[in-house]
Amino acid sequence: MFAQVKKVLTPHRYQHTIGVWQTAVRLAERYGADVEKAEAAAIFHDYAKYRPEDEMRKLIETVREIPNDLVEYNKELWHAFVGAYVVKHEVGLQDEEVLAAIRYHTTGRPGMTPLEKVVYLADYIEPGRSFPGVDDVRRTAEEDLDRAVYMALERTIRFLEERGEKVYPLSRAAYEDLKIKEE
Ligand code: DGI
Ligand code: FE
Ligand code: FE
Ligand code: FE
Repeated sequence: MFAQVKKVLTPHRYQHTIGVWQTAVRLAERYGADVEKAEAAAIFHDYAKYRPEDEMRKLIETVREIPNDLVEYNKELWHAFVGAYVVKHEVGLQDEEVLAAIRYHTTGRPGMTPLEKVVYLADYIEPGRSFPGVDDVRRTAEEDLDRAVYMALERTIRFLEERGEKVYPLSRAAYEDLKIKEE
């Protein structure tokens, strides 16, 4: 599995993937998600990160299971949805729970499973991440999975809004979903 992802990633992105893998195992153990599924999703989560833009656009426009409206949003979102598709069809990983964890690792979604939360959060807090506030989320991740995911979504949305970026509706819906549970 590792050799296969290493081939399609930069050295830096591969190191990030190792960090996400280690963090996802730890979180899965702590919160009772399936450890093997968390490992598979973590290892392949950024598999499509460096696909050429025109190739990703074409898949978004033609593949029914990838939402078409993604073309109107930041390209940074594309690799998650395209990733779930190519991991299924090129790598041959068929587990729908694992594929969903890859698909929603960037935006989240309402009603995330524990596995999806683990992978989303591991991507945000792995040891190589150094943005402001990440240590707060790391500490919270030790004790409350939902609260930590909520914090990560909140910070991501705030960061995008400060930069004048469009927030994908699914990201906002994921945030609102956990907000209700936090109140
Ligand atoms: O692939 P990674 O760099 O490891 O991390 P990622 O897949 O979580 O996020 C990639 C980028 O996507 C990150 O810079 C934040 C951005 N992003 C996340 N949610 C949204 C978003 N960008 C837009 N425009 N809208 C979103 O809802
Ligand atoms: Fe990613
Ligand atoms: Fe992320
Ligand atoms: Fe990542």
